[in-house]
Amino acid sequence: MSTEIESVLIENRVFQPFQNLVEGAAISGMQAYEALCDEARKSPDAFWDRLARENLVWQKPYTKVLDESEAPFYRWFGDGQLNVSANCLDKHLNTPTANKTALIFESDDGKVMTVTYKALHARVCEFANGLKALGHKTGERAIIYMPMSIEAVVAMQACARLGIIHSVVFGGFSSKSLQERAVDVGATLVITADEQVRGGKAIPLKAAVDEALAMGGCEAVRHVVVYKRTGGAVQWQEGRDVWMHDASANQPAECEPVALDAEHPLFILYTSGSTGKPKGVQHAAAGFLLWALLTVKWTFDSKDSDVFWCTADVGWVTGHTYITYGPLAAGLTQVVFEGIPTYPNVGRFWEMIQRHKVTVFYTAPTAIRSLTKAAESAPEYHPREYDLGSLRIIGSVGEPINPEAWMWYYTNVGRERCPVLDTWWQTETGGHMITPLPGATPLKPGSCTLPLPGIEAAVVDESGAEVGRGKGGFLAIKRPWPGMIRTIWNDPERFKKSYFPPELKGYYLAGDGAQRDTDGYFWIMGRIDDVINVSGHRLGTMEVESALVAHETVAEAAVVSRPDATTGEAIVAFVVLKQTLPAGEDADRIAKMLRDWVAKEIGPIAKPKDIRFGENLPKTRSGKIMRRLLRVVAKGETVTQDVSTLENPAILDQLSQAH
Ligand code: 6R9
Repeated sequence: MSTEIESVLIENRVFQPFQNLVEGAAISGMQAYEALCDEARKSPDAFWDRLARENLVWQKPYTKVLDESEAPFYRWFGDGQLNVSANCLDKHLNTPTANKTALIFESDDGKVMTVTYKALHARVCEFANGLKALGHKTGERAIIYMPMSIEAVVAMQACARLGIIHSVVFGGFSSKSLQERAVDVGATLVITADEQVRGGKAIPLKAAVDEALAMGGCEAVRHVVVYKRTGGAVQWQEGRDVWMHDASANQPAECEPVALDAEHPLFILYTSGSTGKPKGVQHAAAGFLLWALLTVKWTFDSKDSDVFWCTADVGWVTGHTYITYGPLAAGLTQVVFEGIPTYPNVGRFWEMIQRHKVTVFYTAPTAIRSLTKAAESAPEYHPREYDLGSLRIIGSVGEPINPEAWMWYYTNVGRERCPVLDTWWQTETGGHMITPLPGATPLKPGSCTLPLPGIEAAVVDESGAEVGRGKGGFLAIKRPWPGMIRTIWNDPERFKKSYFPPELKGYYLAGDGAQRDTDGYFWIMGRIDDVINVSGHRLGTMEVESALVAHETVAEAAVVSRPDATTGEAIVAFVVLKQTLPAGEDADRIAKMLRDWVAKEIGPIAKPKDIRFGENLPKTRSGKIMRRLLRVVAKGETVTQDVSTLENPAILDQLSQAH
């Protein structure tokens, strides 16, 4: 990196761990944390070997922990065999967990259904037997395109049981995206639902599958299995289409888990790269499972008495690791929610935490920010109106959480008695990488704090050399870890190029900018391509956003750069105010006030050249702000890119109206 990223975000608040969470924690106190880190550093193989033996049930023990001979195509526990579904379900059968509630499902309209571990095991076995009866086998690929449901978990687990590699496509994606993924994985099976229900509206899924398959290229698909969610009308292709309940009917409630090689792909999950088509991130059975389970135990310090709620959709990696696999492998009771946080009102999350006595709550900054805004305008649904006393840990994932949002979450949801865990990780990392531990790590709002034991994170320059404390650079991971991406499906070259560029000495390149403070804490500064260079000063977009959001009038902000003749790049800020959309002189006045505010908060170099107001920001359906599109708008150009994955495409027009 030619110029260092200048970080001028100053956050001095430190929150020590709560004593009641330190006592009895899986990793209790910083000394225990350091001891584990030392164990991993001294002998990584022995460390991972111990954990893989202690935490996983093997059908055939491995003899080699890590094979680096074809790096970066690492192989973990390569000659061992196990079954992921057996590790999530069968493992609990002869224990008290068998009769414990595994899933508490709450539908969009508030109906609650629960299923025990024993019952979930039976449902997974019946469905796996059904898939076998349809002729589907180990190694085939299945597309799963389902709403949040017990059935979605059953479908994923049944695939894992048979060694059918699943690729879950988020239910909000278009038929075109679905078709592209089905073609790329060479799917032979699609598992879907008639419709999904969100915010009181039924949205067809089966029809989108029909459309996708009609586009061609998916001739290998032999069956479309359909979960009847609403009973809405569907077209039916005899011979190809099968109801999920028919597939499971009269099947035995026992299905031998297939002993799979540790490196057998468990799933492929598509994620956007900075350019080009989405990448099919491939994860391996044993390593992924180990990391999912360990991070549930370490980060969430899971207890048998927990009621765990991760609000993600199974269409994203967070739903894979922290709904379908990790919490089940840990034997937890968890909430699965079909709907959205704003229906029937903006108090839905808080009401559900109260109703189900949730102890660990894990959500995304975008949800926190929008609920902050909502709570201001609808005080009757403010979290303070609910009994959130069951909570002991609250977490965040998906984007940097700015100190303002962090403090709101900490104060209003955690009631100053729950740590906020800002967990940094990616689809590619399989599970948490840099995160606080509830019983050990002192917290700083806006920092994801320190790497987990076994994870050697560093901030490096373009030659792979570590940069000094307080200096910005590329976030990199120096040693392989079991939960890491194995390859990009069908594109090993792209895997090498994207994540292990030769100049980085074999380190895994995360694609995020970061810096470490004097305590060694990590501060994520957004994607590398979100770094702005103004007059030779590099600034993380996140810092400017944090400053804007810290202003009392601002609900949400996104900052991008635009080429500028004098300064190289200029900062353009897109701002959502807590009040209604301003116009004319009012807008000019607020823009000036915010510019001055940023100048005061960070320094004149960070002053946005242009501030645009909108009622919202363009977001993907997983809630990530599409800065790529904002960059186009900032340049005054027309968006010609595909906007089909946007939650709210109309917002682009509003933001394009230069003010
Ligand atoms: C789990 C997930 C990964 C990208 C990642 C980073 C951003 C995620 C973050 C965070 C700052 C955090 N990100 N968690 N940035 N602090 N706690 O979100 O996976 O969808 O692959 O996104 O999200 O930019 O590189 P994925």
